[in-house]
Amino acid sequence: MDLQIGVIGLGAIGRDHVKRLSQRITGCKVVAVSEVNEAVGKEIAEQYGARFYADGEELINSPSVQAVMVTAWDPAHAQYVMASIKAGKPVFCEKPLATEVSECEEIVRAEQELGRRVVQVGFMRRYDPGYQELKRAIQEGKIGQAMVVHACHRNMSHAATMTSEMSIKNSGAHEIDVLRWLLEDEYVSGQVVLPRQSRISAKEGLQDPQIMMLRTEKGICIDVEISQSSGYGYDIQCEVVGDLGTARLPDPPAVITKTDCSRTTAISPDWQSRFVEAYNIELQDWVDRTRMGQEPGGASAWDGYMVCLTANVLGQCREEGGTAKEIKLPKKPDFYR
Ligand code: NAI
Ligand code: ISE
Repeated sequence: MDLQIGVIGLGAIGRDHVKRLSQRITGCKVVAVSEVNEAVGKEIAEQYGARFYADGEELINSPSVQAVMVTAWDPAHAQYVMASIKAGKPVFCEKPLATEVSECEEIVRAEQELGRRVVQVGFMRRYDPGYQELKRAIQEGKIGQAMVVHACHRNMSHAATMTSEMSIKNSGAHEIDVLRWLLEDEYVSGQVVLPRQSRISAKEGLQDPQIMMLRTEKGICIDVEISQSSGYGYDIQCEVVGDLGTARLPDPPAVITKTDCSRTTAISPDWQSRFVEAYNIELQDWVDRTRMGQEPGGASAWDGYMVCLTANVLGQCREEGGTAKEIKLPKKPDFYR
């Protein structure tokens, strides 16, 4: 039988995921949707033959919903993840797991009390074929011992709601997660360096770009440029420098055109196209495992908690003028091993 899914939040990624689950992913059906904008919610419900719920918690507790997907705004995540755990239902929550460390603590406590892992956080880069290949290259020892990582996360432009804090907690969260996963290492300290302000980041008060600097337990030094307004495309880069060589994340394949004495290659305009394969693989894996009664295979609630803790320290660091701060990550309980 198909997995009966309820989706909460029908903005950009919520709609993408509903479409993906309905047209691309096998073994599932979107049976329920919820959205604070009722007109949008009802329209999508009708389009996909799902039931509309004005209240997300009512959707979670509906007997017809077997698994929950949370794609609402960041501050609404924790409430719905907690309600799903209380209902004992598997929940796929888009990143970040929560905006506050205390909410993450409550979630990992509740999941352990439930006694089984039901939460997956939507850090889809772990499923991206390029990042997978990069991780294999590091693990095979091709570049020797990793020492330094240079990365950048450039968004083409930003929504009016973007803030300096979100730049780290919302965009930077992907980097914090994927680099910890890639290097199989934990952060011990971090800081944020603020370069000259971009004139294109029109919004008053948005510090852009920002450079996150992290040091890991093994002593690897990481720098990540986070930009909200590259103006030229959505560009994700990552280079790992080892003592025998370097390994670089590949760009997605794109045709090279040569005309009029120039050479051009398209750059993805947004995360939707850049990571389309990763989202597809991620959601199929979540559906397959959930149907088989297995634990989720992607980022866990614990990983979401580690990202939130790290982002929080980096945020404090930026507010306090940029001096490096210690990152004290708690010991991972056996439950999450
Ligand atoms: P968006 O602003 O386009 O959509 C959010 C939607 O959630 C809006 O339609 C809003 O009305 C709705 N909403 C807010 N509170 C709600 C509630 N309590 N109940 C029901 N609906 C509610 O934002 P977008 O870009 O779709 O992002 C949504 C979430 O997905 C964010 O948490 C974001 O961090 C994450 N995301 C993850 C991506 C990834 O690469 N994994 C990419 C884009 C977003
Ligand atoms: C957005 O919420 C995402 O998760 C995208 O993957 C990221 O690149 C973007 O910066 C975020 O705002």
